[in-house]
Amino acid sequence: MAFELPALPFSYNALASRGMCQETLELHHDKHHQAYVTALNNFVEAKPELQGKSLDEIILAVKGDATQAPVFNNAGQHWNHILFWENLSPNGGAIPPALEAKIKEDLGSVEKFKEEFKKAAVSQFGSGWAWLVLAPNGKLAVTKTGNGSNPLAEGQGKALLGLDVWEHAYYLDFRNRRPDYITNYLDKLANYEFAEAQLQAA
Ligand code: MN3
Repeated sequence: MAFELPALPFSYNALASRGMCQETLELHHDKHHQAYVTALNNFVEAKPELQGKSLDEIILAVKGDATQAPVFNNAGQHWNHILFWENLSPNGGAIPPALEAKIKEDLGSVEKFKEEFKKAAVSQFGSGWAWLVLAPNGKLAVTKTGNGSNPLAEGQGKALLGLDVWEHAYYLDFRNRRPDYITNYLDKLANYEFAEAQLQAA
């Protein structure tokens, strides 16, 4: 069973008034994400040892193996973008009460959470991702990963939110202003309802 590009959970112009234009979503979803899926399927087709494995199983099977880096990168990016589309919303930015309480308990305050997330996302040198995770110790934590890696591969816990900080994610909307893209995401695009549902399911 080949891996498939999931449909966006909103229309291509649904985020245009909130800082992510239709062209960004068309290129990012239809071209970039599709390219990761296509490459991953080609690798799986050529490697019998990967066949029949879930996406999580493939990531965990090839991580840390330099000879399998292209498989890891494309599998990781497929995993990351599946979460990324789910964690954007035309009604984003509002933090539901249970998640807000957990943020205050574990990270001090909503302001401190946003500050820490911005710091992680700005300081990810080159391409990568910033994350809000439920760490293995049961507390929320902010992390970052390079290129196609993610919290699953690095044992950081369950991902609740993930922000793509590859230039293809923000260059049309924010040019080189990555900090503005991050602030806009946290205040207007982040689907905290999704994050809370992930938390409840953990
Ligand atoms: Mn991307």
